[in-house]
Amino acid sequence: MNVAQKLISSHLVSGNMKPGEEVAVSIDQTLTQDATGTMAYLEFEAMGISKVKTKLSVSYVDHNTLQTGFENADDHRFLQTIAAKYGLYFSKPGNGICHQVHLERFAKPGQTLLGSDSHTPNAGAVGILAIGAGGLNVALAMAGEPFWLVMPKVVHIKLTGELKAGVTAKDIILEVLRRLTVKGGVGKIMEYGGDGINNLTVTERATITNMGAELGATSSIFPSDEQTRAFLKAQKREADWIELKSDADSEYDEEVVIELDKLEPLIALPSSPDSVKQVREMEGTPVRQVCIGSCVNSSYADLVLAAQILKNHKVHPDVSLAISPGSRQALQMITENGALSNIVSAGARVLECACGPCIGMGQAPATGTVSLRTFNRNFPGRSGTTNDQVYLCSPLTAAVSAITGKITDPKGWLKGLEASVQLPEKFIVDDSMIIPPSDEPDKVVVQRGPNIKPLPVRGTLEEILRAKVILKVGDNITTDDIMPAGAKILPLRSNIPAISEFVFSKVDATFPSRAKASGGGIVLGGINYGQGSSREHAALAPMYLGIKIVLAKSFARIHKDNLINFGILPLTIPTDVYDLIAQGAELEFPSLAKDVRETSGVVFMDIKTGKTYKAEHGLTERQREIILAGGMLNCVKKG
Ligand code: MIC
Ligand code: SF4
Repeated sequence: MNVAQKLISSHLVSGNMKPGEEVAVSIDQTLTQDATGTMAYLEFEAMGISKVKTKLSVSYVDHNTLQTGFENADDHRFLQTIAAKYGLYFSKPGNGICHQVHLERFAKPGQTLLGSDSHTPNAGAVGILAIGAGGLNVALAMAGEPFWLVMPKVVHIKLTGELKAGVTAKDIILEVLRRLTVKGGVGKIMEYGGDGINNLTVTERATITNMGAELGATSSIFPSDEQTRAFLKAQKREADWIELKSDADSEYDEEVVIELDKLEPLIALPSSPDSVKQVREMEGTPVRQVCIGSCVNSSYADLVLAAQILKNHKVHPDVSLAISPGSRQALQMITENGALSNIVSAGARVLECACGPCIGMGQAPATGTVSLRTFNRNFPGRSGTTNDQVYLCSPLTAAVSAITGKITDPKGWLKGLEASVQLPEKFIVDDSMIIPPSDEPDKVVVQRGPNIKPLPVRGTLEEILRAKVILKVGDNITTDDIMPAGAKILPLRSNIPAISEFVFSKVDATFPSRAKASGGGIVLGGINYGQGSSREHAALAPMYLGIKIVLAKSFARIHKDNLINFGILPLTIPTDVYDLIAQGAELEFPSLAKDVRETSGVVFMDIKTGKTYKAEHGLTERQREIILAGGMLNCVKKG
């Protein structure tokens, strides 16, 4: 077996490990972050269980840390008290980004991890099967339920040879994205192997597994080997190490070979992580902002690499350079070894250890200017600026370009510098910002601020439905399009009635009022509908507005699960049907619930044209029950 198959089979609770069939796996660890966590814990509370049943569950605060009003701080207090009461560890705001901290302090080879954030596979760098999911799925895992997923195909990404100086792990994953695109990983686990992985440290591996999310992959994973042992040892966690490798005769469903020596520094152009070109081709493009950070490139090694370049240089007068360390550990390490001093002397703006600009919490770029970021996503408007021009690259390319003021290939800049950063023998380990669960949980009172509103639920699926297509959109619609984030909207994550006013606000600001005026309706989408973030708000808020069905050419995995969990029926239609249905069309589903119950497709008619169509629901028995009940919470309540 390969590594992915070993992990699934050792956690298999139900189902057959045949690609395409549904399997259930037991979950050892969970993680949440604050922007998805409040909902997840409200859902967990509704299940009436007194203590989490996982081996380890951690609640992080890293997204909503701006505190422009009372909302974020109230949510943090809620999360801290919930964690204390129900047996979770709580990582305080300022301690770092969930994925970086989890990798450093908790991820264990051989285990499974479910996280309410799409970049949870970051932890796959140490040989843990790490999957991103909606908050409700994570709540169920905390309640001891297994996680259901369609058995993925396993793709072997074989890395051969060694990276040239100036080329980094970020360039490897950008190359994978260039070849496979943002939908190339759907229904797949990307398993890395080949002699090229031997020299990659765990944090370099994490850059690669992290951005597997942008491929739409179910997960990404590396074996657990001597690199893993060295990393865990430096984190004072050698006891957590086990060896986990693929068998010599293991088979894969697909293979992709990447010759590392042939790679060049790469860059993703606005506004999709798969619009990849060589940095050289874009050289000379003026840059106004550079951001180094986010969960994909904010490790100790990334910061040291950038600091080496910045040493004895100044940031270009026209550039604003912002650096957000991924964790307090990384910040402490660069403080101690002097790298921070180089960063500060160069003229960088040092931000807190959090997601920050990656999710539009500050640092929105100036109108019509280029922002170069080491992040993983550059979806339109995510930075907070309409018509933004965000490019994604490695910390090396970013640091060099911050000095020159234009996009610059870093290769000529490395004379006398170390091409890569050695793993330190010991990291500074100080877990004082991770608060363990209370010894006296009964005495803990959960504190709820006024921003925390109860979860909406919908009734059972309609037998007959007549509804309007409220919005027709194109391919690759992201959950940032459906439910934007940023400094204004993110604080409303615990308040569905309030946040629902912003559904599709960047695509069509009239959507919420039109949906309400029509008493709900339907959304029509293209290929890969709902790619990106795991935010279940992209299902919950439309459900609150009365959206009953999404018709699309295809769906992204996590979003499809979220739609089902909240009782919105995802239906697949072919391109010719998509082309024939207009925004505003009124559709009738004469036997909706019956079709879902009894067949694999749903029949509907366009009232105006009189044409009849059939859409596939492709739901499993388990998913049908959820949809018919009007969502997972109704099922859980029914027992
Ligand atoms: C993101 O990168 O889009 C986020 C913010 O981390 C999301 C989670 C969220 O929307 O809260 C994700 O990746 O799942
Ligand atoms: Fe945070 Fe950005 Fe990573 Fe999402 S992608 S977890 S917003 S740093």
